[in-house]
Amino acid sequence: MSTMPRDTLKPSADCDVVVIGAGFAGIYALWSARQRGLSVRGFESASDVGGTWFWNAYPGARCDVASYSYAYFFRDEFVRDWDWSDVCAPQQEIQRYLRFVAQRCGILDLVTFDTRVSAVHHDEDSGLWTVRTSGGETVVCRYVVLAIGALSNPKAPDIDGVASFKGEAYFTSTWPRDRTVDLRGKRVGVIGTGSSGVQVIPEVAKLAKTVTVFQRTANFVVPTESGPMDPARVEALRKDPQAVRSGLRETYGGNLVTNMGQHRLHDLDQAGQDEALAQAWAGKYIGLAFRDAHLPEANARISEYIRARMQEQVNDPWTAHHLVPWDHPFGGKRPCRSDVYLQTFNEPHVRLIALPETPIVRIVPDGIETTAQKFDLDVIVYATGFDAVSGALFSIDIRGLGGATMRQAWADGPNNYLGTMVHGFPNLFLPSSAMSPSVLSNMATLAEQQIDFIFDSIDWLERNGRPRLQPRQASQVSWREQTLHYAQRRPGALTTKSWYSGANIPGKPRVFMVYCGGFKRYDDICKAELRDGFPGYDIVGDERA
Ligand code: NA7
Repeated sequence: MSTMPRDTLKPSADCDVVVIGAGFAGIYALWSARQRGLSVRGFESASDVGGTWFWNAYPGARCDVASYSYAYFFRDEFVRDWDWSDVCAPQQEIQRYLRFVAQRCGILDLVTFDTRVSAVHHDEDSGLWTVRTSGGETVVCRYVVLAIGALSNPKAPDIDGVASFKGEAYFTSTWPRDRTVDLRGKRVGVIGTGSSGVQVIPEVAKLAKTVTVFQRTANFVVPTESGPMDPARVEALRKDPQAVRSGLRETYGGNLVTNMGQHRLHDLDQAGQDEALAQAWAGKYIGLAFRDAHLPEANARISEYIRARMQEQVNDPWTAHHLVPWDHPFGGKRPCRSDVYLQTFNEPHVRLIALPETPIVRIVPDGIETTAQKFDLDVIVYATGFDAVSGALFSIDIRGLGGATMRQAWADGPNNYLGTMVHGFPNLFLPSSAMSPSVLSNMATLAEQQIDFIFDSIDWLERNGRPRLQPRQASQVSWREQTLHYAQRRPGALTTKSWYSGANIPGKPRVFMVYCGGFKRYDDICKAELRDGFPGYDIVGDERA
């Protein structure tokens, strides 16, 4: 038996903070830690920064949130020294931008790349966390920031025979970057018609001999804002980036949107509604134009209008009908944006298969078999989505107080307070997670806001004798109720089968995962916690007590 005094057995911290992930949130977290005088290490499973914008390197991948606000604002130079080529920036450009920021911030040396974190365990005696990596390294720290993204854990395709396919198979979520995928002259099948499918299919159709699209559920597809940046708007951003930064947090979705909430459909007569809808469609802002879009009557009118515009872009009546979503209202699932997707189905070599009518039976070595026929294929592209939010979290063995796992804490679905902390996991922070404005807001604005909140909290802990911070159980219960309250006001949120509520993963608890109370309300609640000394939290070891 060891005779060492107990204290010397306690681990001591190798650094103050470990940041896991080097995407939008991770890069800013690394910079924030260093800026505040904390020692910090970063781990990233990819070979470079970018997160989502590293992995989703499929042809056609681009952001459908405008570059005016899908960017960092924490230092003026990032607004003034970077020129976006398009209002909807392509994936490679966003990844280059993130590398540019990371380089300018001098945080690249802090990150160990090509390294996955396998375990994060809490030691109750010392209050420290031990982080273990796939490379066998162990780092002990006081604070952990899990900047692992919301859509970073690809969903395994739940189809028989996937492994038996002898042709080439690609996932949009892990598209090869080390070589060119050559689709020229090939027979390509694409499974999935969410945002990724809608972007990749027109690009595949440019090269392939035939494209067969296997669609389970049609989605709303509305025009993009793609096009050159408006120099006057860019100039306005560059004048005072910090004012823009604060302004973004005053909005509902963390975006700078012109034309938002111009009308209430309810106030207009039929002709007025037709005109306003046509104007919003042509102006490419139909998703945001109407203040009463969340009310059933207005939502039904908007949904009906978009369905009609979608149908008229497709020549073949059967295909047109099947490309339109009849099963959910506009906004029930994340609308896709494309100016070319629907017209792609007018090309003679592109064919839609409606899986509800003729489901896939299995994947076979040379193609896909449905109940109606066998399709011979050289390539299958899986655009089948993600095990959103909790998938990434559960891919790490996270153990908090009493050895309880995160999986246990989230057994009934996401369970946290303000989206960023979980009871039983002191000093562990989760940006971009569930029950924050998350994927229904501008994730770049959210990354800055949440990392500020997290590091303001850490500052407070450092100044007050380094106690351990964790949300109260009661705060989590009430936060879950508030999240549900706002979800109930969103058309189709609770009735549509979508990844927002875990419905795309068999067995996943059905909980609507996004806080829809708006960015400003969310930011105000976070600020109040900081201002009032964390009333929603337990502070263990607070020396002021
Ligand atoms: P999504 O939006 O989850 O789309 C995945 C698509 O794949 C969707 O059409 C699914 O149909 C389909 N899918 C998934 N599994 C199957 C199987 N087994 N058979 C047939 N079809 C299947 O993921 P994305 O990558 O497109 O977009 C994710 C987010 O990234 C997006 O919302 C933006 O925020 C950016 P389903 O609808 O489940 O019937």
